[in-house]
Amino acid sequence: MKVIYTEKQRLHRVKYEFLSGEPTPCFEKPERADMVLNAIHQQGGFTVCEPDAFGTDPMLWVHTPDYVEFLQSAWSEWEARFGSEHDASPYCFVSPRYLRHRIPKDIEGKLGYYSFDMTAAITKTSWDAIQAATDCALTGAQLLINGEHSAFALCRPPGHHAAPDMMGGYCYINNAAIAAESLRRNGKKRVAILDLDYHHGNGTQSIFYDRDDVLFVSIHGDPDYDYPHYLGFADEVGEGKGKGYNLNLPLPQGKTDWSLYQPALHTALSRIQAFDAQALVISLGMDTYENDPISYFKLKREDYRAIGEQLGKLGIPTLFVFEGGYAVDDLGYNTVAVLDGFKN
Ligand code: OKP
Ligand code: ZN
Repeated sequence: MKVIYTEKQRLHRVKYEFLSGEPTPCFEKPERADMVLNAIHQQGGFTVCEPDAFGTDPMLWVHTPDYVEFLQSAWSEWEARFGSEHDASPYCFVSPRYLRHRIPKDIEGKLGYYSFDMTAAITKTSWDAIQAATDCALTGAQLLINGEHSAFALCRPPGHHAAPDMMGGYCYINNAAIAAESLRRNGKKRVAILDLDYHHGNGTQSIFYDRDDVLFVSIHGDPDYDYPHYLGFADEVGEGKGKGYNLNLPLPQGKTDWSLYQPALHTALSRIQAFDAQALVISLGMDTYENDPISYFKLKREDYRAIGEQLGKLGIPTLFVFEGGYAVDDLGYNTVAVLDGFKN
């Protein structure tokens, strides 16, 4: 299997996030990808390659032009006002109630306008890494278009929380959504996205909510108790033409082990088969692991191999796009377990 990765992704390193009120070193860090690459090299049977450069046009398939421009200019606007000591981060937000949805002229106003939380800060070189991550996903999609049965885009920063004009949850540009759209534009009539990250892929859901050509299915921690809190419930089924093409399978925090996870996975895969997907994009979040520091499922190493095997049995061309996963010591081996299970 080909793995698409570039060192440029190291250029995004945010210092802090707030964890229960405490400034904490950011969980989403370059070392995550290093651990996956290590495990991939140890395992063997993978070919690591560099992405091609696609520029910003494909981002506009799923994001608004003003948002993409904001991401590109945010750091220089921030630096002009506050200098380069601290990462650019929002502190106030546009509530959907009471406040006006006008794009502010001031950088602090813009950061809040385009964010839904405080976990997506921007550094001097973030944009280069964000673009590199999207290039990896697009290169992976191109491999499938050229006839490969599978590929793994080792993207960071991740993307599934990024909506058309909103960042958050360590995500800026929605890599998986752009890959899915690339597959659609290159002849795959029906594309399914299966989001296996512990956190609901609110951004991906929002992007495809009114469409019937891209099916979105997500298994995640019940948003009544977990991030992203305001989307990801079972009654969100899609709208307009997209009605019936959005499937959320929330599972309980704390007690979801394989015995609870496996039936949800079965439901997800049955829906994807009934849809007759011509290509499958997996938002591969590995934070469902029992030792993940910010998530609350109880999956084990061997469960990841089983997930890979069941995905492989579908026989659909599959692009894996890396999302979350923060138990760095085991992250690489767990990820390789999915990919290796898929192959065998
Ligand atoms: C990004 B991805 C829990 C804090 C959660 C934000 C998590 C972002 C997850 N107390 N903070 O989906 O892995
Ligand atoms: Zn996650």
